[in-house]
Amino acid sequence: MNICHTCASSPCYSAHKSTNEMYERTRNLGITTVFDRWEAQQPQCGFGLQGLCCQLCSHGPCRISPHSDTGICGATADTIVARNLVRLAVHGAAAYAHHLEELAKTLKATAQGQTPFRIGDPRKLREVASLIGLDSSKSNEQLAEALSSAILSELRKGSDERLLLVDVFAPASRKKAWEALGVMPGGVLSEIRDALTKSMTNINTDPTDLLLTAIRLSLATGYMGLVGTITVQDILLGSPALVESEADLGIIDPETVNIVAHGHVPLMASAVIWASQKPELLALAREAGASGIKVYGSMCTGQELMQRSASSASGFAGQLGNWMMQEYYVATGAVDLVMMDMNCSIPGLKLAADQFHTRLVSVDRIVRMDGVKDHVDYDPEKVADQAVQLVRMAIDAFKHRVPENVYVPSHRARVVAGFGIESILKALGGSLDPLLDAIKTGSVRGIAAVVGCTNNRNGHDFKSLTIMREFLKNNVLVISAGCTSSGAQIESLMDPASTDVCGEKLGDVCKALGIPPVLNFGSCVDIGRIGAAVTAIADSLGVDPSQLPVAASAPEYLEQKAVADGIFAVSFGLLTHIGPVPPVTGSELVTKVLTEDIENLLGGKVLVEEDPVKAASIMIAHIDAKRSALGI
Ligand code: XCC
Repeated sequence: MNICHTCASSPCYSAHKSTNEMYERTRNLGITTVFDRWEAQQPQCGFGLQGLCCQLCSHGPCRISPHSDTGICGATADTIVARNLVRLAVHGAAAYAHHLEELAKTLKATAQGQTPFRIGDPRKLREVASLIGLDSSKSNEQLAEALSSAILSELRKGSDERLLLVDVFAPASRKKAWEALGVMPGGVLSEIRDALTKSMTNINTDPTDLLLTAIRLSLATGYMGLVGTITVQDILLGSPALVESEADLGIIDPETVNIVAHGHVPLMASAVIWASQKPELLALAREAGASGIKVYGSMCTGQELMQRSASSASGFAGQLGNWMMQEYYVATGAVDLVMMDMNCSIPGLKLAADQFHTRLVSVDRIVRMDGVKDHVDYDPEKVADQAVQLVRMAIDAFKHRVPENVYVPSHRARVVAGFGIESILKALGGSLDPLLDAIKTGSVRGIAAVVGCTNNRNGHDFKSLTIMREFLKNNVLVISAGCTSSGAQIESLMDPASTDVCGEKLGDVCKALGIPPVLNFGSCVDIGRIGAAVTAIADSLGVDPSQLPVAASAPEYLEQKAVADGIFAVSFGLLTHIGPVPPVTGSELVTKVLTEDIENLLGGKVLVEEDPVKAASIMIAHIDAKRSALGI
């Protein structure tokens, strides 16, 4: 395992002092956590790592090895690997579709006055409504209802019906490339059905067609699950605005009732923030002996709240960290309730919570965890009452907190967040020109999106932070979204005072604009926001995204949504570094298509390089080559 050995004490599993400190605490308390379970799983199955295991039918599991070059049915390594890849992407697509559907339903109920939400960004609502051809003479509420219906019907379109959102939001040059390859997607749910059907036992065994299926699915996911989701989320909760916040476990206040919003869908969490400020609930908290009520963020829901903490999430108490820190914040003994709204709530969270008074509650009808009995399933029309119920549950849990069991590490970091195309435009005085000029003159050598999850395989956050620092040192501006954002926040890379990590030119740009070296775009869903920003830059320069001095890296990808995201980024025309090595290396064909051939078809390709310094240098060389080709 790639872990840090720089200090004299034991090797560190995490790049963050707070997490290492809490890991020591869990060990001393005899609590097993993710780092211990990782060790217990070593060595891991080499067939699985290469994608060479097929478990689809009861003849299996079949494994491709030097002794048998096909499964019992005759499926080759290429078929098995490609089929497994489609199955990973389809899971990601489905989870994103669920997120978007919850939002669309909430938008509709809000337009009908049935929820505590308001139209948070009416300007965006009108802009999008006019782009998709809705009647702009209508009121905001009528438009919101019509937009919600349009999104729901887009989700359900047939696979042969073109997606409006692709037509409206994708650059013309991209659409041409996708049409040429025959991968223009239809409705997400139909694409999911087709991909699942094709990847059943012996329905589609053509690895090339399976790869094209994964691309179609990922494009549908990109424009619905990513772009569609962030668009509706902005309309409902407001677009991000620049804001100051804090991150790391040291922000936990031992004096207050503490609620953690954990997941990806910030709807219940926003309502809980509002409820936590109600005088009657604050009085209840004080009666229980607390000085107040605080709502903290964890992983992607936290990033969504932070991004909007200047407006709809004001009262947000800061970001604790990314998914790998969930057991460690519970182990502070000072967390009273965790709301789990979507993916990345690990069963280990329950094992940790059982050692303390912490109450776990699933707040989405999809989410359930073995042993967790409390469910408050999000309902847009009941959410105001549900939020009050959750705050009351937290206050009750607080009464069972054992003060002697509380230990909060001291580390905390200042963060400036809230970036997105609108807030960047605002900061630049209404035009992208200052940024484009900085790119043209080379003050900003290029832009790198370092996004996605964190993964124990690489050691918690080491690789993403190394890659970010390499980019910054070489004057490449970094944008982050997902669990990588939490890592950057904790290590102060989102503090404008940290420009010393930048090369001189980039440092000067950051100082002049008052921005941090790494710009927070939000959660992994906000990769759609990065796509929109890249589209805006490409449009301003009159080029295709694949021609820009831009690269993407998901250096510690974890799960299936990230697989769909990665294929989307490549299809969008970007060189996309993916770590750890995805489970495709068992197939020469799939590996070659993704890392080489696809570039001629779509402009982007996958870069596989486990050494983060080398990976960054390859991406910087790519950025330089794109600059030369553009003559800048
Ligand atoms: Fe999960 Fe979003 Fe990945 Fe983090 S980035 S490990 S999905 S929490 Ni989304």
